[in-house]
Amino acid sequence: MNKYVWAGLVACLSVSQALAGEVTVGEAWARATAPGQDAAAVSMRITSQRDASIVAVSSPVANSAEIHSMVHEDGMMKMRALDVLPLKAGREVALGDGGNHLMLIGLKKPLAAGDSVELTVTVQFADKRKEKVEVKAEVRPLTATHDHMHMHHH
Ligand SMILES: [Cu+2]
Repeated sequence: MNKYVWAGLVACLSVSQALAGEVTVGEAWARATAPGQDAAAVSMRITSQRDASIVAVSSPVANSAEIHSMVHEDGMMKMRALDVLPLKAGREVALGDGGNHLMLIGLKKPLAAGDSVELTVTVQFADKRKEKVEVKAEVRPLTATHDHMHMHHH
């Protein structure tokens, strides 16, 4: 089978699984970007009903999306990309509240207030089953408070 057809089938299947509500995402938003800015942080809250991990994030508006964690190293705050982000059953994980955050890297166009950013969050459960969760993040004006003002060096 052509792999693109296969990918389409997986996507359809995954949407129905997402509706089953094992993984829920709320309060997804991003701040509008300044001219020349090619990376943006997205905040969201994710809860999985079972132990799982976020194994991938993608968005059509960016070349890549990474989950970063802030780490203290040699007295400096640095960001480290995480391969997986664990989700404990029933416990909400907040991305964007200072510690872990989601970064869109290589924005294809600026994010403007009022737009929405589509994201696909891929979650894998302990039994290796995967669920793709479609998320729409609202873009808020630049002046919206956001605790993500550190420098990015990608
Ligand atoms: Cu970052």
